[in-house]
Amino acid sequence: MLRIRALQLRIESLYHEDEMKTPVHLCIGQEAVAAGVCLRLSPEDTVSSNHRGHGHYLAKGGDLKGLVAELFCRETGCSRGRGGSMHLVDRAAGLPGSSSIVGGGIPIGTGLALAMLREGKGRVSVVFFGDGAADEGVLYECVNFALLKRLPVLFVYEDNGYSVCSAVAARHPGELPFHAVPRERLGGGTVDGNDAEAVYAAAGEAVERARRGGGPSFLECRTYRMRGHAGSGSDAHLGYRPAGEVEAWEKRDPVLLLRERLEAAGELPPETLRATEGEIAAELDEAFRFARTSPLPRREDLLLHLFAE
Ligand SMILES: Cc1ncc(C[n+]2csc(CCOP(=O)(O)OP(=O)(O)O)c2C)c(N)n1
Ligand SMILES: [Mg+2]
Repeated sequence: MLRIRALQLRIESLYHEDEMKTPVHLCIGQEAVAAGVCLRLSPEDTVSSNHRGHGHYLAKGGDLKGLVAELFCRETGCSRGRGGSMHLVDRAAGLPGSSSIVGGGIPIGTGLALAMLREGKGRVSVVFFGDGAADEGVLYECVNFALLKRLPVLFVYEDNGYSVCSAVAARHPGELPFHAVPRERLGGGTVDGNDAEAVYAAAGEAVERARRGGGPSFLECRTYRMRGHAGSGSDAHLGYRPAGEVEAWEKRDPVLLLRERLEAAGELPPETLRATEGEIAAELDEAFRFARTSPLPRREDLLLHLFAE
């Protein structure tokens, strides 16, 4: 979570230089969902991510240098500079692709789960998607199919309150219908998405269930996007959030909550925290240096790597 947060803050501090030629969707405030779920996965399991995917990518074990180089659109980027921030790929780490089409990763992750079921090795497919993706019909088709076939898939619903500037309460009539499905058929439930330990516990159950052939789970994580939809900085000038909302969620910052809990339990000595933060800062320095000094794709290679053969 510290690593994800530090990367987001570093991007935010440098974005105005306009060297990262890609839109960015920062996940500040949502780190506990990515970390809590992915810590339950092995490299053989897969994650289907979306436009807000830096946290999913890092938590799943994606290569930091490859990610930063991708933001700089370099040939050394994880998607060879062709994808940018919203299309992160690291096949070795179990990230076969990310889709910027809202809801686009849901059928892909469901299809992966079907392949995994047939393969019979106990692998699990995780799909991360937002409340905006729950406006799309494909989610309902995929949960239906996953239930029918008892697929080893974990649908992770990151409800961060908004799809761009549109509040979830203005788009959904209440709870999503999945909670009405008996728990024996659809695992999961609703958790505080800013509580890393709660996410970790719920994801653990869902992943184990999928591995032993118990079928799909739907895990709703209530969280909050602390920054604007895209780009860097606050979006307070747009006026779509009620007064005081951001400040209230800042008190429930997932990194802060976990740090306070660990400190209170005596499990996080200040020197350990400082050392970890120092290591992360050095790692980021190196990743940004690598990205800046990496070559851009060559003009004559522009059409390479766009389609699989
Ligand atoms: C099919 C489709 N419709 C619209 C868009 C434009 N768009 C990009 S991100 C976004 C909001 C998605 O909201 P949500 O799924 O809640 O994710 P969040 O941005 O909150 O993480 C929209 C509407 C898109 N990329 N794809
Ligand atoms: Mg959202």
